[in-house]
Amino acid sequence: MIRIDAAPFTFSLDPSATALVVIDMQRDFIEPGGFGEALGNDISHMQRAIAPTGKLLQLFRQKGWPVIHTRETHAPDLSDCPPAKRERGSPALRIGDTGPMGRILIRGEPGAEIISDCAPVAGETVIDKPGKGAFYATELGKILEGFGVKHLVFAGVTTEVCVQTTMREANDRGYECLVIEEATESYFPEFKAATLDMIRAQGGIVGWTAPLANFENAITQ
Ligand code: TIU
Repeated sequence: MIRIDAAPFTFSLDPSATALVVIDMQRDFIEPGGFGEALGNDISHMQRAIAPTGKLLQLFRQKGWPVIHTRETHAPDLSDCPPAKRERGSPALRIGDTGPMGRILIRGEPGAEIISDCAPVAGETVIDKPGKGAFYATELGKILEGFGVKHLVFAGVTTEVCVQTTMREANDRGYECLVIEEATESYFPEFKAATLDMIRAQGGIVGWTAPLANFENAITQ
């Protein structure tokens, strides 16, 4: 087992049973004209997560450990987008509307693609998910069972929405979950801080958090 200096206490992972899950590093959340900006958010916060997520990808690729990317997307006919989701809030552009990167959060459109700095490489799994959590209405559970993994390392955006929801789903399914602190971001810095706090409160009620350097040092020793 590899021991990582994490909070609220040491995170132990089995190098033969650990996968990286990179949540929704899509143009629609990170670049101008996408869903994140249409919701009224300051997308500049997302920039901070890009290099650390790229570094994590590099570390997992060097190790040959499984990498899974998720994308929040919907079918072109919106058959997998509940009206309650499409109508929520008062976005300038709703899911399915046409913006500068094509139709918002629609599979196959430029905005739905993963940003080039974090793009999947051959052999990596890409999961399209209609919800905030990556287990809902996807094959993720079966894919993880196929890999035989028990420990999941998380990166991606946004911390309190899709990352936290997926971590909680994974925790309920018995996975040991670690989020890398610099490799996730929120449009609201205070929400990121609160989310990391609540993950590791109560003895790691839904997981652990660790700085990237602690993870890198532990796995490259
Ligand atoms: N709005 C927001 O913070 N997030 C999302 O809608 N999706 C993800 O977190 N991926």
